This record gives sequence, structure tokens and C-alpha cells, in this order.
Amino acid sequence: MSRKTSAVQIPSTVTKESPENLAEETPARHTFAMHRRTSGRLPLLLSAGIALLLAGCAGDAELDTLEPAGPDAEYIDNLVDPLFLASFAVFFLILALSVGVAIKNRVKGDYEEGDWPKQIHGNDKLEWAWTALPALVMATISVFTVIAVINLNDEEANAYSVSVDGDTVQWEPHVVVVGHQWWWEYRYYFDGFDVDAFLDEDHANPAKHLPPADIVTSGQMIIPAGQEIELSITSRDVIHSHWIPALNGKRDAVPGRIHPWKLEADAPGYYFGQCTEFCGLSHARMRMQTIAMNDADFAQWVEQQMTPTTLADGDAAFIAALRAGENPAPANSVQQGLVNIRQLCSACHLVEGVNHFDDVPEDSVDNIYKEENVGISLTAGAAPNLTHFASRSTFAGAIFNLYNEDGSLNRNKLEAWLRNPAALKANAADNMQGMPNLNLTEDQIDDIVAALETFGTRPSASVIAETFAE
Ligand code: HEC
Ligand SMILES: [Cu+2]
Repeated sequence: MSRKTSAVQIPSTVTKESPENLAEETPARHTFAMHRRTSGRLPLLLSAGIALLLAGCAGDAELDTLEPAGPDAEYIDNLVDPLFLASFAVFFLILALSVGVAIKNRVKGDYEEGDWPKQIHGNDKLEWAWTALPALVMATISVFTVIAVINLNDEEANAYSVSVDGDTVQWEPHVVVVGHQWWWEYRYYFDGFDVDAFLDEDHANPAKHLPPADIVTSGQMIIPAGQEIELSITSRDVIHSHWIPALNGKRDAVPGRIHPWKLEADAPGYYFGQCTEFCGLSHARMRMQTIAMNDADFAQWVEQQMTPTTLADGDAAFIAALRAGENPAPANSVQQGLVNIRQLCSACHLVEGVNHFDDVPEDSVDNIYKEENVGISLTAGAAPNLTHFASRSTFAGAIFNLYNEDGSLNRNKLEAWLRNPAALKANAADNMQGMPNLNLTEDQIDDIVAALETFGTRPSASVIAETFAE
């Protein structure tokens, strides 16, 4: 606001006037000041409005709903495009009619009592017309909408060959999606996951009792391109909503329920999403990325993920000694990091082959998948599975880059995260929402990062470049 037109200035101008003039001049001065005020703001408002409008027009917007990249999103787009056109037509027609009527009937010259425009109340033809026409428009739209809803919920049966431990299995592409405050988990079951049978088991919160999966990732869902992927969406805490705009519409993730959904990418590529149901503190920082790969790349990814954390030989032996209670002395930073992770992170994070093992007996207290052991702390899937942490290019809700653009580890960010997660991403860790500050020493952090770096195969340079956040 300019100083000249500010209200504080008026009295100082006024005191300069002689008292006689004041009475006459003040009203005029006032109108003048107010006039200047509005005319000064109008261009500002207009340019702000235009800037806002243009801000919505980024050519490469990550969450563009009008750039479908698969049949489901395409289907929605084909419904929405003509609908937009129709609503524009209706909007401008009504606008033109209203402005036309206003101009035609505006008061010219002196206004006299009872000087009304011609009244059309009770005109049957008109009233029928403006009732029937919108009804017809709405009915037409609803027919196409209902057809679209049915089609979008229709799942096709497809089989996709995946190699699991050397055997080829026919997998009906399917991913179990779990919303957490504030990150997404993706679980793959290559021998199938029977949702109905699972729900029959009558779990109060199914997300807390999901069986061990073949692959568990967070923030990034990897899919084969050209395949319809069925999703089973649920939540562990509050309602979230899963949305990859280029691949399909939204579907809510509701605790206690498993919602079916699907998505498909026509071609290999990178498709980003965002939780779209307000879910608390870091809702805006709950993003996700879908990476569609060609068959060869997907097969390679599956193979890598199915292999336990790639521990160097010495490290595997070191872990075996730790498990046997032999208390071996760490020979290097990675081994010290493994000790730290087993001691400090196991209450929440799973690392297959480091703090969790296939050979734990079903009824052992160490079996964190056992019903009564689930949900004691954040254990068993409530924090991202770190087994293949280094194979992801983003972390903490796909908002931070794990690698720099040149492919090197984004050490600064990862260390900062371990130092104090809440400083990077707001959380309520004392309420089990988000990762707490563990007050790690710099030495502990260095060793942990050294170990984390060995968890899984690095993503390719193109994955790192194309999924780069910010
Ligand atoms: C009390 C539970 C808890 C403990 C203990 C814990 N974390 Fe976490 N951690 C979480 C939660 C919850 C998240 C997800 C936070 C988010 O994305 O907002 C997380 C996220 C992470 C991530 C990002 C993973 C990803 O894929 O996005 C890393 C890395 C991580 N933690 C490392 C560690 C390490 C190392 C330790 C031990 C020194 C540790 N955490 C201890 C709960 C915990
Ligand atoms: Cu959410």
C-alpha cells in the first residue's frame, strides 16, 4: 500500500487546513483518496490474478491431470474434456444472457417508483425450457460418468511372468498399497494375495496384519509398463488417498478396509503422485513416484529386490556371529553401522538379513510377523522397510533425493535426516507419527550411513535423474 493513500496520512493533511475549509473539503478529499486507492489496487489484483492463473499452466507439471499416460487416465480424460467444453459453453451462455438482460434493463436517467422491466414470471414455455435443458445436460453427463465408473472398476485378468528364486511364476500384476503417516508402502506378493480370504480372517486393522511380502518398498512403486496393475489400497492410521494423476484417478486408503483400484502405464516412464486426503501434519510431504519399466528392466529389478541385502561376505559372517551372541568386534565402519542399526532401529525398521531373518521359527518371540508381536511398537511395516533402501532414489515420502544428480550419495540429506528427522519433515514422533530424533552421535551417523549405502543395488542414472525431487 502506498504511503500517500494510507489512512494514517489523512489527519496530517487535514490539520494543515483551516477549520472553515475542512467541513467542505473533507468529503471531496475522501472520495479522491478512496478512488486512488481502488484504482491503484486494480492493476495489482489483476496481475496477481493473471499470475495465479498462469502458475497453473506449467507445461511440465508433475501432477497434470490432463496429460494421461495410460488407458485408465485416458478414459477419465476423454470424459472430462468434452465435459469441460460443455460447461464452458453453458457458463458463457448464462454469462452472456445475464449481462444482456442487465444491459437491456438498466436504469436510464431518472428512476421512478414502479419502473420495472417487463416481468416474465409464469411463462410456462420458458420455465419448462430452463428446467428440462439442464436436466437433459446432467442426465447425459451422468450416463457417461456411470459408464466410466463401471469401466474404471472393471479389472482385467492378465498374467505376467516373473522369475522368483529361479522359478517362473505367473503373476497377476498386483500391489498392496498401505498409507502411513506420512509415506506410502508398496507390497508385492508373487504367489498372489487373496484379499477376500484375508479380510475373512477378521482383522480389526488389516494393515497391521499383512503377511510377509516378497518385495516391500516405500515411496516408489515399480511396475511393468503396458500391464494393468491391480491395487489393494489400505491405511494403517488415518484416511489417505492414493493418486497418480497420469495413470488413474484417486482412491481413498481407509484403515480397516481394502479398496480395489488399478493403474496402467502405456510406456516406461516416471509418474508422480501425492496423497490427496488431508492426513495431518506432513500431509503435503507425503508423495509417491511410480516408475514403469520395460520387461527386461522390471525383471532385473525384481531379481535384485528378491535377493537379501547385498552384504559383503565378511559382513554376512559378522552378522551371523552377532546373531550367535559371539559379540564380534566390528572390523570397519559398515560393520559398526550394522551393529548400530540392529540396536537402534530394529524396533521400527526391518532389514532382511540384518535384523530379520527367514529362519526365525513361526512361534518364536523374534518373529515379528506373529500376531501378538505385531503392533507392540512401530514394528512390522510401520516404518519403511530398509532392506533395499539404497535401491530407491528418494526417501521419506519421496520428498528427499537419496542421490545427487551426479549419482553420488546425497550424504548431507541422509545425515541430516538421521540427526533430526523432524527438522526436515514435520512429525509427531512422540505420538508414533514419524521417525523420532534418536540423538545419534556423529560417529554413529557416519557408520549407519556407511551401512545403509550397502542396502541394495543403486538405481540407474536415468532413474536418479528422472525421479529427482524439487
Ligand atoms: C520409532 C520408530 C523408528 C525408529 C526407532 C527409527 N525409525 Fe527410521 N523411520 C521411522 C518412520 C516412521 C519413518 C518414515 C518417516 C517419513 O517418511 O516421514 C522412518 C524413515 C526412515 C528412513 C527413510 C526411509 C524411506 O524409505 O523413506 C530412513 C533411512 C530411516 N528411517 C533410518 C533409520 C535408522 C538408520 C534408524 C536407527 C538409527 C531409524 N530409522 C530408527 C521410524 C523409526
Ligand atoms: Cu496421507
